[in-house]
Amino acid sequence: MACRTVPVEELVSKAKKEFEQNFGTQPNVAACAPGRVNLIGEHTDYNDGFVLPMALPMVTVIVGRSTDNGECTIVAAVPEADAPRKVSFHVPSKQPLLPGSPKWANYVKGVIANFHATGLISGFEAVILTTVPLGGGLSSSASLEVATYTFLEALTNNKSKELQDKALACQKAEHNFAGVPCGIMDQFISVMGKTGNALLIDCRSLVAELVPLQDPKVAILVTNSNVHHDLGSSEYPVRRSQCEEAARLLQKPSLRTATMQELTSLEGTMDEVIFRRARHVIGEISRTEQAALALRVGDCEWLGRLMNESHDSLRDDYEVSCAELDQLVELARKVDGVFGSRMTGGGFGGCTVTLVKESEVEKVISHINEKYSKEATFYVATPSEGARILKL
Ligand code: GAF
Repeated sequence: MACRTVPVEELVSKAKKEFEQNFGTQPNVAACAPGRVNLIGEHTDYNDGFVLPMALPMVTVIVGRSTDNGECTIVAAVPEADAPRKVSFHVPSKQPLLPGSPKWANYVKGVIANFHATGLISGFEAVILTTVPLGGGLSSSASLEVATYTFLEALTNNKSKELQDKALACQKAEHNFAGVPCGIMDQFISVMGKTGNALLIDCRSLVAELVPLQDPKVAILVTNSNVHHDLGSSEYPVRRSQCEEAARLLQKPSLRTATMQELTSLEGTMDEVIFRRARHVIGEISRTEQAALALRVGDCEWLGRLMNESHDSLRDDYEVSCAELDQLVELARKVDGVFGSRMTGGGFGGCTVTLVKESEVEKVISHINEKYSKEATFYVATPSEGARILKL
C-alpha cells in the first residue's frame, strides 16, 4: 500500500504542541513549503535547460513567534540521529552568520543570511517539522529552505516582490551554507508549485509554464528505494564541471544551446566521458520539451517512453543511477499498465517516478514488494501547491 501523507493541518497542530512544550507560549506565525518530484529533465537545470517537476503534498512546516533578544532558537525534527534538535544562534545584524554544526541548521542559517529583509529580524523562536522524507531525493532541503524564507516573510511582514528572487536566495543558501552547487529546480518548484499542475521551467530565463496533470485514470507513483549513497554529494560537482567543460569545447555559453549534431561532430576528439555527459544533457533537454507536449496532448505512451529513455541515459551516459534504482525501474516496467519509470532527482539513491494507470498502482506496489532486494516505500503523488503562509 502507498503511504498516507499527513495533512498540513495535522502537522501544524503537532508543531504547535511542540512549540508550547518547548517555549511555554503559543506560536503566532506559520508557513510551509513542499518537496518535489521531477517527472523529467534531470541534471539539466545547471545547464540552462528545461525541467518538469511538480510540488508534492509532503511539506516542511515552521511555526513560531518573534522575540527581540537578537537570538534565533529552533527546535526541529532532524536527519542526523546524533545531532541536537534544538539550536540557538544570533541574528545576522549582530555578527555575520556562518555555517557550522549541526548540518541541518545550516539550511536555516543560510536562508536567514540571504533573506531580503534581514535587517527586520529581531529574533525568533520556532519549531520545524516535515513530512518530506529526509535524504530521499524529494528535496527535503529545498523545502526546509523555502519554508524558512516564507516564515521570515510572515514574521517580518515583508514579502518578496519577485518569486524568482526568493527561489534564488534559497539556492544561494544551499550553495554557501550547505556547500552543494545545486541548480534552481528544487527551490523554484517549492516556491511556485501549483495544484493540479507540473511546471515546465526554463532554467535560463526562469520563466515557467503550467502543464496540467488532470487525467484521473493516470497516477504518478513515487517509490523510495530507501538507499542513500554518499557518492551523491561528491559526484554532483564533478558532473557540473564536466558539463561546463563540454560547453567550453563546443564553444557554447552552456549545453542549452548545443545540438546533438554539433556534439556528434566532436565524437572521437572529445574525451569520451565528457562526450557522454553532454549527450545526456542535450538529449534530456529535448526529451523534457517533448514530455511537456506529450502531457498537454494527453499522450501517456509517449511520455512514458521519454521517461524510460531519460532513465537509461542517466544510468549509462550520466552515471548517476545505482543498482537499487535500476532494479526498481526494471520491476515497474514489467507491470502491464505502466507507461514509463525512471529515477528522479540527483541520483545515487532516493526515489523513482512511475507513470501508471491508476487501476494498476497496487499491482506495481505488490510486484516491487515481492521482488525488490530491499524494502521500498510508496507514495501516490498529487501535484500540489507551492510555499504558503498558514493561518493559525
Ligand atoms: C538535485 C539538485 F538540487 C537539482 O538542482 C538538480 O540538479 C537535480 O539534483 C538533478 O536534476 O536535486
